[in-house]
Amino acid sequence: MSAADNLCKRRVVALCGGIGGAKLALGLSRLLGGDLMVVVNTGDDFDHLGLAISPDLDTVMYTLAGLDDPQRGWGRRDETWTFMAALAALGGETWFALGDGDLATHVERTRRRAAGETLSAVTADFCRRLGIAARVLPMSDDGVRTRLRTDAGWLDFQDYFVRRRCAPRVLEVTYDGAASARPHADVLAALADPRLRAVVICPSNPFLSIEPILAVAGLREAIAHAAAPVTAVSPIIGARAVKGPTAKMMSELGVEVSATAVARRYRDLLDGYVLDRADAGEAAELGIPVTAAHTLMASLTDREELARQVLASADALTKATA
Ligand code: FO1
Repeated sequence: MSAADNLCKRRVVALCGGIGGAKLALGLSRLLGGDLMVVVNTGDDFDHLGLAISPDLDTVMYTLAGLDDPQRGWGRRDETWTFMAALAALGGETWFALGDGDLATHVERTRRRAAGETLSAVTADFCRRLGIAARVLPMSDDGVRTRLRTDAGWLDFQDYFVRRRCAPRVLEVTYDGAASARPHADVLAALADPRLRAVVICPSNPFLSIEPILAVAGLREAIAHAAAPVTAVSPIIGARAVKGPTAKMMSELGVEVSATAVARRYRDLLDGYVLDRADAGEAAELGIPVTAAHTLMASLTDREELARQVLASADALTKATA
């Protein structure tokens, strides 16, 4: 492929969920700016206190805008909690913490959705106002809800994840509404665009963040036919999840807790896989090109460096098949 051709192949579509995925999305956004489209999981969305809440969209938006809270990974930094204290005094539900700044996001999104705006239109305007160059889109404007069958019965996502702190034993995960949800037209267009350079599956929980996106009608097929290599980054390092319930869920669902076990879940889509150096020994099993990298993203430099390596591995795949 000539340099000129390579120049025109410059757009990247990244699939991501919450905290881990958002870190790589930030690294990619610093390299790509407006050439990046981030497709975000909305299976965690729910109505709470009368508010339409989209946690993963907010985590990605705050992270790309540099407003995220580095300790929690969700919500805004330098947050105040006057609303929550007043709510507690009134006997309101306080198990899902809403900071005062974060509350504005939920209140304004709820108002605009009630006025008929789509989730993607509201998200685009919020991102514009926050100075975010990348395109951030929900996986669909139609409702999809992740629900979990557990030893405590069927649970909505946030009930499992926050209220019960991922304690129940997970027996099954479903994505209600996904089969009839439509991918956003701009996502399908980006995947079919000949200028597409890569599709990146970010290091998010496969069951809670990536598979809800792949379950949206037509999206898995559109990715399979994308005009560019598909690369995933492992969310597991040394048989342990970096954060959250991924490892616990994998063992409860009878899936081996390893980087390659995650890759096997999307193996039909993958042209390449990036795993941590700690798991480099597993590389041969997959039968696709594997890049060993430093995947623990503690600093901004780590995020950018991993993004650079992911793009370099995708470009190498493009050259190899040119
Ligand atoms: N996670 C928690 O563990 N406790 C919370 O109180 C909490 C509140 C919260 C508020 C807004 C928001 O966007 C996210 C929030 N999260 C909270 C995280 C959220 O449950 C997860 O980020 C995603 O749903 C999974 O990635």
